[in-house]
Amino acid sequence: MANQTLVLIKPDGLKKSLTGNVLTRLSETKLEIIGAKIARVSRKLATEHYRHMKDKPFFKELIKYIMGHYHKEKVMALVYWGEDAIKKVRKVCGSTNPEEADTVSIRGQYGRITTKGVYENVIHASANAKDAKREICLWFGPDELIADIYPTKVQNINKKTRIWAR
Ligand code: 3AN
Repeated sequence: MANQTLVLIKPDGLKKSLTGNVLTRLSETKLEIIGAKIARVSRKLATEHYRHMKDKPFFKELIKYIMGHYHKEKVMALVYWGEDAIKKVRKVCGSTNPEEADTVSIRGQYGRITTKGVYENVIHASANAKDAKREICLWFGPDELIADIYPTKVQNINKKTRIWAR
């Protein structure tokens, strides 16, 4: 079955100039990219993204890491779509713990554990369809994706919008 998944190339991946390497590994999956952007990660976004980890002892460090306090302050966010996308992307990513990840997986090749005990594992990928929906809707608006993957609604929001000055 075709599904979609959120991928984040985390701040350590960008800092280490691994964007090209990671995208090349992901292209092995033959999935389609239906959304992509470089994003700054606010505390609100970071906390919401990792809300399931809020009781972990490393939560504070994890939030700092994804916000880019230790590296460049940005991430690359992508949505991959296609047959078994969630499963295929998780497979090339490898296990959460970079030391346990398959050595030829992205996390096995490029991840590390810091002296503070944070797993800097270069990439995030949604774990299942429910997480994928929550995460994609958190990181992307419907008009930032080239496919209609979830139901949308139209709302008349009367707010100032910044446009290019010509
Ligand atoms: P995954 O990203 O593989 O789905 P989660 O959701 O269990 O893994 O963990 C979210 C993030 O928290 C991981 N990507 C990693 O950066 C960090 N993390 C998970 N477990 C640990 C741990 N035991 N020690 C330090 N950091 C961890």
